[in-house]
Amino acid sequence: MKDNGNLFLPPGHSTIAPGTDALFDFIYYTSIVFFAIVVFVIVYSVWRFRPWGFKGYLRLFIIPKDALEIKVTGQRWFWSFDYPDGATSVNDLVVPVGKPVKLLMSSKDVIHSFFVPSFRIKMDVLPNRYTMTWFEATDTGAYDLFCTEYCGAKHSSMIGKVRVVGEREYAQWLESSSKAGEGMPVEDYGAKLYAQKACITCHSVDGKASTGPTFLGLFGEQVKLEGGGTATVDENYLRESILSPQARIALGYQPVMPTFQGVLKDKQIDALIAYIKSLKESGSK
Ligand code: HEC
Ligand SMILES: [Cu+2]
Repeated sequence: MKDNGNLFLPPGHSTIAPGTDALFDFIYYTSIVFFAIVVFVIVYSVWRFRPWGFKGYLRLFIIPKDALEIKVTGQRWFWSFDYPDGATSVNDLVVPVGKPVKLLMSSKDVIHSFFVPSFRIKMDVLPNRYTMTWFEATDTGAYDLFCTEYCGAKHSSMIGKVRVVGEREYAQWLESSSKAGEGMPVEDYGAKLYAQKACITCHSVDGKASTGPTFLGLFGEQVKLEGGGTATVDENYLRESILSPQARIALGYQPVMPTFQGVLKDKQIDALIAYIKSLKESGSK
């Protein structure tokens, strides 16, 4: 039986060998034919459509000079936005329609990923580095915003809306946002911030523990601390808990609260403290 073997096998010396080699050769040469077709189509497409891909890339990465710049910060587990004239918002990005908007993004902790499906933009948000993207919304409305980094417990809860509004409405929003809290009882402003600034995702106000302790009846309590000892919850303890959450950890909880240093203004911290103070358990002191 004449069988000289091939690149992959030594010469065959059994009755089974020729059949196996024939099947092998068939699969091998068929693969080569399809490989060649696929590579040809790839190389041809790269060459033939190069103006498109390149232009698309430039459109994504060259940000118009007159773009409105908004700072985006990702942190566990929410987004915050800083607008040019001092206004801020959490999880809701407000932008004017028909105007290019540049997002200058960074993270306070781990990698996040900023994704607005309706605008077809997605960009990683990294610690210690700025990344950028931009868009110009064509229609007013509210569009979903996601974090698409799923290597961590709660990126999937970093959801919000991009609210695209008219030019005038945007100016009004900016003004009311930087004046927020004026002419409103301070506890009410605190209650608003509790929802707006994402405290609500980890702290209840009805006595139920969630990721963090409930705010109900918190003020004036003696809280047990991780590592022993207790602390009396007064204004300073509350302030410290908001600005340096890792300084003293409440017993039985994970140290997962993000710092709100730089996110909340003094006025806002005062309002949150006033709100927490107002949450007394009925019947208690
Ligand atoms: C990602 C979840 C998370 C978010 C968001 C969050 N916290 Fe916390 N917070 C915690 C956890 C967990 C603790 C308990 C561990 C600790 O003491 O750091 C805590 C503790 C606290 C404490 C101390 C409570 C005690 O019993 O000692 C205060 C006060 C507090 N948070 C206020 C806030 C405020 C105000 C906000 C919003 C501006 C907020 N937190 C947002 C998770 C969160
Ligand atoms: Cu995230």
